[in-house]
Amino acid sequence: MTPPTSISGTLVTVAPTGAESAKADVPSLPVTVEEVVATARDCQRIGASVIHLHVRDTETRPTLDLARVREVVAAVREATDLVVQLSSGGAVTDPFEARLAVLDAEPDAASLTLGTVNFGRDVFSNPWHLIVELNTQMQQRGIVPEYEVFDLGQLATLTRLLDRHGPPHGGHVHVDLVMGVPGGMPGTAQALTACLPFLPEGATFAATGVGRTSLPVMLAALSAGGHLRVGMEDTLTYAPGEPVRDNAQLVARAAGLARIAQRPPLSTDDARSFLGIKPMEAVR
Ligand code: KMH
Ligand code: ZN
Repeated sequence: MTPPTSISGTLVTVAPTGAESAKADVPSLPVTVEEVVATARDCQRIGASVIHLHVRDTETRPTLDLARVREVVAAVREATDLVVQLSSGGAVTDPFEARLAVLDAEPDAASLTLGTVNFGRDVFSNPWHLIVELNTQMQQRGIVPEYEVFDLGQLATLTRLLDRHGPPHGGHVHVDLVMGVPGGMPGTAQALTACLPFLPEGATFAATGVGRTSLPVMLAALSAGGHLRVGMEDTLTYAPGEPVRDNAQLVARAAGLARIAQRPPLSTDDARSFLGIKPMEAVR
């Protein structure tokens, strides 16, 4: 199945939790199974079609524990039609083996970061051998990767990966430009535009603006025919001095901008065909 790469709607991905913020610091961060499910349900209703999941344990700490990951995946699948995209990035402290093992939870999709990057004061490590192993395992397991790009050079790595190891499962290359991370590319229209010539032929892209870059990155992405990722993983301030109320508020803003751009949010069915992911009934 070769999904359409020129699609008029906007893929809206919600990244509700992440691995960095503490529940104690951000009370509205969804960390329990019930909170994640409620968030997923609300965000689908408002226009999200993909959820990028980092899982928290019963103590609200980031975890890659497979039983817990499976529990959250099953609960989100039970309550929504969202494309379930597990993070293979986890937290910067997670060992490669645990990051690879999340694929055992059989998500529809998973993130695949294309290089090591300074991540604030930390280092988010993604050596070539891990990239190849994640890519190969996703191909073998029928999991669609979302290629995460924190810097321009990681797009050259994507081209090298595709040349040497072939196309992803589903046949469509979709990239998420992760912008505004202290250590990665800036979250600006100039940086986004600089990346576009280096996208592989036929690839589509979304953009994530971290922190206060969320709004300019959304506007730049929409103007360039790109798609959107928003959520409390990446942004905790809605406007200067105004904390984000919840993930639904961020998804509502993204869906609203998409409609203004005459590219309304994609349905979950359209998102699956766009990304080359098997239909919902096949995963239930
Ligand atoms: N939490 C970051 C260290 C991903 O999910 O693939 C890595 C991250 C990327 O969030
Ligand atoms: Zn993530």
